[in-house]
Amino acid sequence: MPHTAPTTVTSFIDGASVAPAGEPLPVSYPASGERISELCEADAAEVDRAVSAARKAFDHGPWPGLATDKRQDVLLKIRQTVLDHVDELALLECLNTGLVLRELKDRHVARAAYNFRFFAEFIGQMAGQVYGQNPAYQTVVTREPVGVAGLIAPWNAPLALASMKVAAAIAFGNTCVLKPSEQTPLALARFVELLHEAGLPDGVVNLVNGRGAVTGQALVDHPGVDLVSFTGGTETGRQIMASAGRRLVPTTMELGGKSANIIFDSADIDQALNGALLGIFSNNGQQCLAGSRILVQRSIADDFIDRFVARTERIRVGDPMADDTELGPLASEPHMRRVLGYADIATSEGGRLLTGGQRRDDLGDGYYVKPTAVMAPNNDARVCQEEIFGPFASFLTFDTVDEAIALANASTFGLVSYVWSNDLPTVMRATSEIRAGVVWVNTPMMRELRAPFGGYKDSGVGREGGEACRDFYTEPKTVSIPTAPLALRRLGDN
Ligand code: TXE
Repeated sequence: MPHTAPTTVTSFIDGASVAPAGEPLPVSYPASGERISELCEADAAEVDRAVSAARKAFDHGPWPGLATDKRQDVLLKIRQTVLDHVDELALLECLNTGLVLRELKDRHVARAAYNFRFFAEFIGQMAGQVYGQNPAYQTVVTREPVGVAGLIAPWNAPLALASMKVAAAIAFGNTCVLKPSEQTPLALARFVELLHEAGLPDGVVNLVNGRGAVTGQALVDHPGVDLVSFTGGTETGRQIMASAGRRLVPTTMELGGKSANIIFDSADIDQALNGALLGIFSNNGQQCLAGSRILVQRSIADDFIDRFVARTERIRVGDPMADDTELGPLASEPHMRRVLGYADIATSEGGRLLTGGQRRDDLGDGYYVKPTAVMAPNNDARVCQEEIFGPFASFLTFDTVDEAIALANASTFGLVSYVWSNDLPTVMRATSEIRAGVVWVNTPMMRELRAPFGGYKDSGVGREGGEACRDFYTEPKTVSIPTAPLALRRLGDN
């Protein structure tokens, strides 16, 4: 394995790396289990220094008040700098996550760069509002940056997800403190250095590393933080939102899912099969928007599921750095054990293991598993209700459109949903009646950054995307000005 990881990862505050100190935590390569680096955990005092740096950069500028075209210049330079370092960033991300290197280069790093271009362009077209219906006044609404954002990122797609939060926060003139997952600090540490190499002023983006309960909680509780954006598990989201709520700090919560992937008999079955496999097995199965509950119309179910299982068994599992690998290792040993545990849960609940459910011991000490599919006994089964967050598909069958929609909605989650059908009335009913933040029709995942992304129910609160981010990262300010001197009542002058 090429060893390019830094020996130690520390915080990055006010434009400079912090000297190593604090609790050392191991950073491992999921493909071998080998310890490849060490993270120095930021305690509350270090978080305080990071927030103070962000506060200073916000309160004293120049970033929030910079002319938009100047801010755009920096964002576009960041985009180019990220693209210039695609190999380095992808390798660091691969070492840390076990995601397939090729996909990291083609999708994740490319997306990270695009996020900066997108928000650079977005702010170039922003405008306020003017209300002139009352001729005595002109009322103008402008938008101002909110302040210091606390950005908390997960481990499943660190660069792609965190870069979106950073790009959105700073494009609208905020400053921020980013806290990556303690499992995956490597690529984001380099990314934050690159932001500065691209010309971002000191203090605009600060980085703290460490565990959620220590570093993350200190960030959320810090009185200098004005808003919190979180992507991660639902239980953690509840806790963070409660903490932020006590301080009346706005939050966005992008949480888990158990998304229905509905295959109607009116679908193009080959397309649906390709889409279903991508929906559950891409990103090593570790994605909030996975189509993890596959609902198949009974008339086509046997054939569809047989073909799905046959293809699943041919998926190339292995070295995430190899060009032909399709599924790498899971992110950590405890996570692998948790995912595999669901195979036993499925059978103990009366489900049937169709394929997988075991570790790939033949691939060494890495956290490799066989991609897995189970036939669930019913939608109440834990494998249909709980987010497994791995390459683990749960199948159910249905007879009618009504039944499919009812099954899709019988979940505490409501992040996304996939619908495969070439019958327009079926598509129209499904898209209007499914209770999820996003419905994809005849396509696997499609993140349109211009449109809102986020979930109903336990899948989240708030949205991310162009206008949704503008609304979150700016405060509207209403200014009313008389169009001519007013004849004011003269209290006390009679
Ligand atoms: O995530 P956590 P975990 C789901 C998935 C997974 C489960 C648990 O089902 O199995 O969540 O994963 C930080 N204050 N998703 O436990 O804890 C933490 O350090 C502030 C869905 O690994 O949610 C990390 O940076 N921060 C998902 C981030 O929160 C805290 C992506 C996410 O970690 C904190 C990941 C606290 N009190 C997991 N506690 C998605 N929506 O894509 C933790 N953190």
